[in-house]
Amino acid sequence: MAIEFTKYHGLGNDFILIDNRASSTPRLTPEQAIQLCDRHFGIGANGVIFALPGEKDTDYTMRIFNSDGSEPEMCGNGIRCLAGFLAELEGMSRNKDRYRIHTLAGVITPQLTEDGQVKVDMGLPRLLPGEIPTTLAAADAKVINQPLEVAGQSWDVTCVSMGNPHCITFVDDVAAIPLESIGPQFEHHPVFPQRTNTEFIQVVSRDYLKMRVWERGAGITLACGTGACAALVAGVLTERCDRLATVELPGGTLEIEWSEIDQRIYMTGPAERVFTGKI
Ligand code: ZDP
Repeated sequence: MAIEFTKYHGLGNDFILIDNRASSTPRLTPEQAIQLCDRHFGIGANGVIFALPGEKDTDYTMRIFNSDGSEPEMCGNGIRCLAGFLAELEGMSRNKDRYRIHTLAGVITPQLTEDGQVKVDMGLPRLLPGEIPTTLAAADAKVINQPLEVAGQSWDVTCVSMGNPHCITFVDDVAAIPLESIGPQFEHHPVFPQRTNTEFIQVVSRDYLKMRVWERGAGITLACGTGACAALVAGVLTERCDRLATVELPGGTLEIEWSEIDQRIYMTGPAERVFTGKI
């Protein structure tokens, strides 16, 4: 049976979107996702996203398979793409109301803005080691500027969960980081039982951060929405940046705010439709 798909990207973080509204079971297996994400033998993407029926009083459910077939709890760039895809499926204009999306990280609320961007209420950051999860600190101690030995070097890391795990290190020059070789060593470090996404951040000013990312299950990507949110939280916790900042990724920029009013994280950025096809 042919399955239609739509390719989207958010700042070059690219996804295959599947209309899965008719059933609560993903129409593709993780093995098929691995094959379709392959850039030479498949469509090419950082992950596959399924738009499923809503659960627990939400409009829709989002599930994602990374390009290695693993299933993350959340995906920041992906949920902006999902919002664009849903508006397209529903035939709505792009400034309609917000969607309540059920994810493994809780209810996330993207809203299509009038200028064609998507603003997402990403919920509360989680900081306790058990929530990340990491064994780098005792249960009630946050991991802020903690030394971690990777590749024969000590790195001061800060750990934040945006539903999925992130390990953030501030550096003087992100361009100088050998991501390809050290990324996997962070991802698979024994202190992260669910593995981790890894972000290197250069503080340009209190409201402008530069970031490079090694994603769990996907490797080097051009952008990571949850990672940009986690980076801003880490920057605020270590008193390096303001609560509202631009995060520059290789694929473009995101606006991230850690609201003083409700303590939630708001992420604003683009979602671009690329093409549709049939498998
Ligand atoms: O947590 C993970 O395993 C990530 N690879 C999921 C994808 C995160 C993403 N880059 C984002 O934008 O948040 C898509």
